[in-house]
Amino acid sequence: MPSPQLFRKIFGVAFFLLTCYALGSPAGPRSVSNGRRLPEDGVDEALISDLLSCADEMDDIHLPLQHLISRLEGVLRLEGKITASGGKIFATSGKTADFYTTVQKCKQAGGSIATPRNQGENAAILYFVKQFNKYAYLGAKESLIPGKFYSLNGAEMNYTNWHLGEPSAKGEEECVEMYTDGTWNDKKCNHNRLIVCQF
Ligand code: MMA
Ligand code: CA
Repeated sequence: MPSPQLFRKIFGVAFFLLTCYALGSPAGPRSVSNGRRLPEDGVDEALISDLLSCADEMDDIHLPLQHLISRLEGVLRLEGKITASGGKIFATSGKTADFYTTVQKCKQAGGSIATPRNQGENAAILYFVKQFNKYAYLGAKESLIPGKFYSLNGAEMNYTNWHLGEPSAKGEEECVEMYTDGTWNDKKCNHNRLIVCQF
């Protein structure tokens, strides 16, 4: 088995080559199908030059795309449609749903239920909770150990922001909601709460 690092490298090169094909400038096999012979022990310079020109072509596409995406992000932020913290983007539909429906809706949208990992992310979610004046479920569930909560990906919560006296109903309130001051309360999962997703 290759190490994870090697696997990532191989995957990276494979992705790069595939993208080149998609751009219509085959990087690898052209040097072979052109009948060029690989030097016995050296590097195929034509292949290198193919790869470099392919990298240029990818830049030609990536840079304008990045520019377009950051402008769109600017508009969405200005309109208060999204908030961001670190690399994460948060968004709401303004609608409410119970916990499991929220998880499902966020997944369908290509994201996941908002799960704050630090104060900045908590504040980014709180923005919507305040704006709609509705509590929101967060992506955490109580574990088999009462009062101990895990994020939905199974990771332990390094950051928590419990309201004073919470979690209160150890073992009986398996979900977590955010109050309008940004603090958290353990709560049953079947209430209607603001849908906030992360992307
Ligand atoms: C409710 C419920 C609990 C919460 C307490 C706080 C009475 O129960 O929302 O989850 O801990 O209020 O008073
Ligand atoms: Ca509670």
